[in-house]
Amino acid sequence: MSAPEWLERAIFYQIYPQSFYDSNGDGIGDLAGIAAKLDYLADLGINAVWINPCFESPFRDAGYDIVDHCRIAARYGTDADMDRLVSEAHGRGIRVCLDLVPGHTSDQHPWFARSSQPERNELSDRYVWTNNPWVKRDGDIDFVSGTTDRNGAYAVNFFAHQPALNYGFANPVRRYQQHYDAAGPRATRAALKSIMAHWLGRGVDGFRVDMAGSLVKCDPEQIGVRAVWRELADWMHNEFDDRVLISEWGRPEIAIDAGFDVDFLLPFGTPGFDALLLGPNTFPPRRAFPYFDDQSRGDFGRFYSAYAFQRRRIDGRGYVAIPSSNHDISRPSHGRDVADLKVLYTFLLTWPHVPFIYYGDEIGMRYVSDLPSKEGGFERTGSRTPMQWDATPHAAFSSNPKATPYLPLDPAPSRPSVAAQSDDRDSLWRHVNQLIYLRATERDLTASARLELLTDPSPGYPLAYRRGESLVVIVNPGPTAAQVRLANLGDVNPVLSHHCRVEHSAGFRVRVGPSGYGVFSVT
Ligand code: TEU
Ligand code: CA
Repeated sequence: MSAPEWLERAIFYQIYPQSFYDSNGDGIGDLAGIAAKLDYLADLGINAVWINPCFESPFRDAGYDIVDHCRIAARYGTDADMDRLVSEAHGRGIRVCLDLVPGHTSDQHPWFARSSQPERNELSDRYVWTNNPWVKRDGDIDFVSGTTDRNGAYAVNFFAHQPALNYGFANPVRRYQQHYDAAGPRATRAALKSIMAHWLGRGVDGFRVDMAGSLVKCDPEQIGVRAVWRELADWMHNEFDDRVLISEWGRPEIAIDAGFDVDFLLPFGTPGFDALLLGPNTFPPRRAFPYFDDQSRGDFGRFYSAYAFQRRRIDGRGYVAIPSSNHDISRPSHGRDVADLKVLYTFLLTWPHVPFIYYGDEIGMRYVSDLPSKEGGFERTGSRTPMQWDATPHAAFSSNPKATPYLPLDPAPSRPSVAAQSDDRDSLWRHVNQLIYLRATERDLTASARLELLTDPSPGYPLAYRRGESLVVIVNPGPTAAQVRLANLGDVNPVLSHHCRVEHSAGFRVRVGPSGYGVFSVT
C-alpha cells in the first residue's frame, strides 16, 4: 500500500491549540482561533496541519490524558468548531490531522471507572490489569495499585494517571497477560477504530499517532504491534480515501512496515534526529554536538548513516519526517541565532523527507527556560508558550489583551514576532516562506525526488547535495568559511543564496561563508 500522493508536497505545521490564538478572550488558544489564522498559514505556504490533542481531558498531561476521544474539549470549542475548521482549511488547500492517543486514557475515563470495578464486566479487559494488587513492576512495565477497589494493579503507559489500554502481549507468560489476538485486545482495537472513524467521517485527513510503538506489551521484536497497526492501517486506507497515519515511533523501518505512511525522526529510536539538532544545551540534552551547531562541532555523517539506513529499509513505501522541533523538546533557536536558523531551514526544506514546522519556529521563537510546569509539561513547558503575533505587550495572542494567557509569554524584549518579520525581506520568516515556495513549485524538491550527495558527509562542513536533475543545495553551519570543489555541474545559477558562490574556473569551486547557504539551479 503506497502512501497518499499529497505527502510528496506536504509541508506540515504543528499547532499546540492552547498556545496558538485565543479567539474568545479567555486566555486559552482555541479552534476558532486556529480558523482565524488559516490565511496566515496559507500565506506562509503551509498545506497541512497537525493539531495536538483537543479532546475532553482533565489536562494533567496537556490533553494526552483523554476522557472522551470523540468530543472536543470545551476550552477549545465544540465539535461544530472542528467541522468549521476542517471545512475552512480544506477551502484553502490545507489538510487537517488530529492527534490520536491510542496507548492510554486518563484514569478519569469512564472506561477506566468501569474496568476498575471488582466484579467482572464488559470492560474488565479494556486495560492491562494484574491479578495481584502488590505488583509494582513486571518486566519493562510499571504498575499502579491502591487507587481502585479492583483486586489488581494496572499498567501505566506514561504518567501514573495514564493507564495503558489493553492491546495484549506478544508473548504472554503470566496468567493476566492476554495474547494480542485475544477477545479483550481485539475489543480495544475495535474501540480505537470507532474513534478513528468518528473523525475521519467528519473529513479529518489523518492522524499523528502518539507513542505508536507502545500498544502491544512484551514485544521486543515488535511483531505484535506491527500486526495490530497493519490491520488498523489497512482498514483505514481501505475505508477512507487519501488519509494519512503519521507515527511518533522514531523507527521508520518498523513504523512504515507496520502500515504507517510517515514516521518522525525523534530524540528516541533512531539516532538521526539527535545528530542533526540535539546537543549539550538542548532539551533533551545530548553529549555529542549536533551537525547544526554554531561552532561546527557536529558530524553530518552521524545523521546520514541513520537516514540512509531508514531510506533503504522504507524503500519508497512511506516517508521519514524531520520536525523543526515539537512540544516535547527545546526549540531550534535554543543556542542558535537567526543566521544559524536560516542554514538549518535551507536544509530542512530542501532535504528529501516530509517537513514539520512547529508553531513559532518559523519566526525563531525561543525555548523559555525555567518556567513553572503546566499540565505535566515540566521541562517541556518552555516550548509551549503563546504564539507571538506582534510586538505589543500581549503579542496579540488573545482577542482580549487583559486575558491571562495559558502560559506566560516569552519575557524577552527582543522576542520575535510575525508582524515584525513577515514584511522584512531579511527575516527568518521570509526565508522560510521563500523555501516553502520553492519546495511547492520545484519538481526536484518533492519528498521522493532523487538525492545525490556531492561532498563527503563527514563532517560535512560544507555539505553539498543535488536534488533531482536541476537543483544543487549547499549548507555550511557554523563560524568558518569553507570551500569545496565539485564535479562539473553544467550551467549554475543562484536561486536563493547567502555568502555562497560557485566559481566555474577549473571545475566548480564552491566558496561558502560562515552560516552560508545556497540553492542553485543547474542545467
Ligand atoms: O510523547 C512520548 C514521549 O516519549 C516523549 O514525550 C518523551 O519521552 C517525553 O516527552 C520526555 O522527553 C508523547 C507526547 O508527545 C507527549 O507530549 C505525551 O506527554 C506522551 O506521549 C504521553 O501521551
Ligand atoms: Ca479561548
